[in-house]
Amino acid sequence: MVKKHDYIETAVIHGGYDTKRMLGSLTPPIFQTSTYTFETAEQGERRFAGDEEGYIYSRLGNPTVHILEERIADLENGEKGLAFASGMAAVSAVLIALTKANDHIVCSSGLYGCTFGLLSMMKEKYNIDTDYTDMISKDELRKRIKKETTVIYVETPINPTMKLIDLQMVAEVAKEFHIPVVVDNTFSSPYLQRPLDFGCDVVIHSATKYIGGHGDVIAGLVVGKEAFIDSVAATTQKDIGGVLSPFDAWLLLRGLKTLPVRLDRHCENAERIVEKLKRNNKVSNVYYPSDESNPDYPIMEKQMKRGGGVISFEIKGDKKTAQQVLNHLSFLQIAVSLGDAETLIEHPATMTHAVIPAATRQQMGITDQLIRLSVGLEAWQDIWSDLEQALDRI
Ligand code: LCS
Repeated sequence: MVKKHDYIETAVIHGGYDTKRMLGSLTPPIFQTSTYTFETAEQGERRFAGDEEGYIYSRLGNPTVHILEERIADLENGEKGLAFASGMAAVSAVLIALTKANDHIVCSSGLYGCTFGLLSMMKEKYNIDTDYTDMISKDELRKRIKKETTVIYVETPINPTMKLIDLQMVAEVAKEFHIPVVVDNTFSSPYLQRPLDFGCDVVIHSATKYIGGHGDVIAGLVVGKEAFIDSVAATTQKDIGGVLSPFDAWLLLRGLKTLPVRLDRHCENAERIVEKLKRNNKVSNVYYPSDESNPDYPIMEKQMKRGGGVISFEIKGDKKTAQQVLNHLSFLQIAVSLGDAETLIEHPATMTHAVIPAATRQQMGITDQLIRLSVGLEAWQDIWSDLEQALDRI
């Protein structure tokens, strides 16, 4: 383990990496190899038995990936990290590791569409039922927990509604029942929110988003207690095999260096756009964590540094009107994903959350008029002028 740093601005650059171990290379080398040689047959036997440290095969471990895993553990204040080929590979490895047939999951009422799809498949194939709840109070949450409950799964801010869940409250209830709390921290990144600091047990990222930050890599990360991470590494990661490639790990190490700088700008831009959207007469509701009129504002103050780069808003009209806003844009890009330098805009009901049945979508607050905006790093004035002219034309 290399030195830990007091400030996240330093840890994103130096965390998990010791240049001395890598011939002085300032930038971590890419170990583009699938396997590692043994000096003798007996050495191979010792490595497989776990009696000797060392690399075996890149699905089981790779030095470049390992630097990233140490860095994300450092950033999330966790014991150990693990890297995956996608956010969904991370989510599925964790959820499958924590459940068996007939178990029960309590989940935030609202989450990324493919995670909802995974939970639906687990119900169909293994009778693992999921209860979706707003987690508004300790008592409400306690009522959802059954003797079969083995995981509490939380997204906050929730994709795409931007509702917040009180992480400390959830962690306190979970401890009463000895159930682990898994938090998808994709929308905040460790720069804005660190769930383990509030007593949660496992953090997941779609590193495709703010951690990569440049729209050029699909990746997932998990951080938790050493024993848990080792068990995932030895089971659902090793045997399902959704591991990260060394080159993609290198892209994430590179992206991470500017995470605080990028996020400060994403937040500043988003705050400006929120003010403009709130005053626009084509817009009926704006959802953003650090907006003082947001009912979840006290939760934001408690657990987040700032509101982040994603805004959701509803326009007056219907699905067609929402689609027109997207179609009228000139340089802002219609695309799913988020956290990139480019501003990305999408329509959750027909895109990222289309797999959720319409009635459930409504209950979760994903209406046909809802638009999700991932505010990029461009000048906020340019972002707003494109958005404003698109809204003017509906
Ligand atoms: N968790 C959250 C909160 C996400 O938003 C996503 C992807 C994932 C997990 C899965 O990560 P992936 O496998 O894509 O790396 N969210 C997307 C979105 O909102 N638009 O496109 C992808």
